Amino acid sequence: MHPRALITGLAGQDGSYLAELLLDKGYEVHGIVRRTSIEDTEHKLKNLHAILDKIHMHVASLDNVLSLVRIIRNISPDECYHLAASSFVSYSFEDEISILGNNVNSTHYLLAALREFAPSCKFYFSGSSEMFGNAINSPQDENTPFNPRSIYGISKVAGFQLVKNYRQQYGFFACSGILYNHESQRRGYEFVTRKIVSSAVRIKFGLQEAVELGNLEARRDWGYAPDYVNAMWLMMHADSPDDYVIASGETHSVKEFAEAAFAHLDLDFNKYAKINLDLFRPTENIVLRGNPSKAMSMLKWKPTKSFDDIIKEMVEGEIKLYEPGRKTSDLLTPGDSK
Ligand code: G4F
Repeated sequence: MHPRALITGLAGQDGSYLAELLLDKGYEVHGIVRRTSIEDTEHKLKNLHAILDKIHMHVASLDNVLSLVRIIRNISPDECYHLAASSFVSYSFEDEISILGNNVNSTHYLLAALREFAPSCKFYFSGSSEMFGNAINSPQDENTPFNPRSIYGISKVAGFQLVKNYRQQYGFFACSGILYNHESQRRGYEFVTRKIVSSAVRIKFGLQEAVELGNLEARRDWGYAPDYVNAMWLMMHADSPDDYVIASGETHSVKEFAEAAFAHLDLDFNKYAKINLDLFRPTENIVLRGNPSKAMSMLKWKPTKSFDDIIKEMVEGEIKLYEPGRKTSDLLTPGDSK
């Protein structure tokens, strides 16, 4: 019997890498996707094109508890990976009601449905370094108090507490990863790394003249997305359920990332950079840097790619999108999100 996994957020960066990892391990992979994705598979499911015939997709909205119950009853999963969330960090709080509601309710609905209809299913929840927000110390680990500063961070703390509660109250095998920024060629264009890489390649090909960015001195702890997905699986196969910080343990500035990306294309970033104050976010007093020691010792997890290797892979992947014969759906131009 193949183990059966259910993934929410299947079509995203992490969901697609996780589906590939689980298929390689012999799983029967099921995932929840939105109706709009099925209607526009070329764009919305582009991360899944290589494995579309190997996975089982279920159309549902995570804010509809009945559809989740139906899926869980039908497939009776052994493992559930809850990755879906409104994940762009907004500090404007303009979408606060829907972000908080969707992120918290979906986690609660899944846990409640599993408790009722698949109580032996293991559960993984993707938390975020945004839970530490205005962190009180650096580096942060599993004992650092949460101090979220965005609605997204608040929603992740609430989800984390629900998972912990189900573990403690009901004996669920439920664990959370507190994931720091993790990047790849599948990262969305609204995030700064993909915005930089795609702009650099477009500038190289004469399709764009400059790149507008916010705070170049902002620092992030950046890792490689497939490594973080591997950590999720390792958590689900530990002897007992627990929560883990997954991070590289080092930080770099946006400027360092951009200089390295442009240098891979023999370009000088400083010649093309434009600062847009509208893209600045509130500054952090203490940098978000994770201490992944617990995952390294308990799960034997370790990152496989350095900061430079990640940038190189992203730049090379972006160049490939411009090869003759590639679908134009792969090429979306970066927006000016902050
Ligand atoms: O790439 P970002 O938008 O990622 P951010 O906000 O750190 O969030 C990501 O990582 C979190 C931690 O894992 C996740 F919880 C979250 O879901 C998401 O995956 O911004 C990175 C940094 C920020 O300091 C931002 O101020 O880049 C700075 N930045 C500078 N100029 C910019 C820009 N960010 C964006 N998106 N666009 C800019 O032009």
